[in-house]
Amino acid sequence: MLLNADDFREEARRLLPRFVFDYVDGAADDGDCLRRNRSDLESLTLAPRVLRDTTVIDTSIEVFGRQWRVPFGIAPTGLNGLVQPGGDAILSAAADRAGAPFALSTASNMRLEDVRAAAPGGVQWMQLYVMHREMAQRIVQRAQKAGYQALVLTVDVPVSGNRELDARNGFKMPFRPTPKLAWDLITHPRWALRAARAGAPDFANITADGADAGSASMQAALLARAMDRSLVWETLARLRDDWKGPLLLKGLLHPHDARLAVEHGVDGLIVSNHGGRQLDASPSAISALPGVVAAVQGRMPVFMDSGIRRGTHIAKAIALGATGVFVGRPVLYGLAARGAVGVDRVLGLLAEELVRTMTLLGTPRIADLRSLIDAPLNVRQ
Ligand code: FMN
Repeated sequence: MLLNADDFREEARRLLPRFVFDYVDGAADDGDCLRRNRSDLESLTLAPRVLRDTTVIDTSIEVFGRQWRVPFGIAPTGLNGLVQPGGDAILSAAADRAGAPFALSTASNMRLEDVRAAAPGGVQWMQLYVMHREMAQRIVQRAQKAGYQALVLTVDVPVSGNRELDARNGFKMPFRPTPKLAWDLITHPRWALRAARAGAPDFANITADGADAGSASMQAALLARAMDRSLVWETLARLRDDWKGPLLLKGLLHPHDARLAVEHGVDGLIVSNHGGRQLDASPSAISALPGVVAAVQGRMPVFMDSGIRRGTHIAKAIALGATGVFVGRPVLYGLAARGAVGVDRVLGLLAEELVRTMTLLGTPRIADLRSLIDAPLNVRQ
């Protein structure tokens, strides 16, 4: 029975080729950070308030002038087309049905315009990796034109994390079905057939669009598939000018960086360690959250991701000051297990769990959750 996000994970493990499951599920180095994300969330407790009217539970929040029906959204994840062709269109439409935001990765296999068209009424944010300034500028312009409402600059990937599972499986981009992967494909014929029909996934937004018209240095950067590591706070100003809507930074954990973000005119933060896929020594996102919230002092919304698997986890993050949270892997497990229906179910389960949690806590509105904790917490700071 698929009763929770972990059940969907096991179903995804069964249905996906090993190299795809490991790519989605895996983390950096020894997986310490991945485990910490979960165990720190689990070790937190919330003391319920009793004898309060919980007849009507309202999970909605307002972010940058838009109403979200639930205080969580879909985090940007690259290569979703590996899980299922057209994955990003499916995910963005599912987010829209759930009244949740969807963030599209720069490393999507679909053109950002096509994903936007899959849920034209939905809240859609564009995630940006800066591999080359000129290329980043093009993505920003295209995202603006297509109607993405916010830009999320990911700042925790100056270099890709050490993912040993991918190396062991012989998986790398550009994707090629090597002999090493052959058995994996033969034993997952449904996936392999679908993938063969769709063609090998590639990065639709950072190769196709105008790469030929770009400068020689841009083409070199695209070929190297490496990040621009000279990007610093001072150069953020340019991006700030180019992008007319809200600009968020994702992948920040240090309170000092949160203060710098305020000083540099950023509009929102996503406290995240990339789901444990980057620096394995990172603190869990939930333990870093209170410090960042304190540094920001309510001057902008602070979101959190990394490790959220349950409605109780969402409640805990909000109780610690998060405006809302994002989920990465859970919806990919849903996509792998049952396609659009699976994504709907995973989002629905999180919403149902949150409603039950809020009822049990005696906190009928999200704002009540925020005032739930007034005692010191048993979370490592
Ligand atoms: N974050 C980005 O900012 N850009 C990406 O392209 C990106 N790709 C990802 C691909 C996969 C398969 C996964 C699992 C995560 C990726 N992330 C990326 C990180 C997610 O946005 C998010 O921070 C993380 O998944 C949250 O942790 P969770 O999976 O425990 O919910």
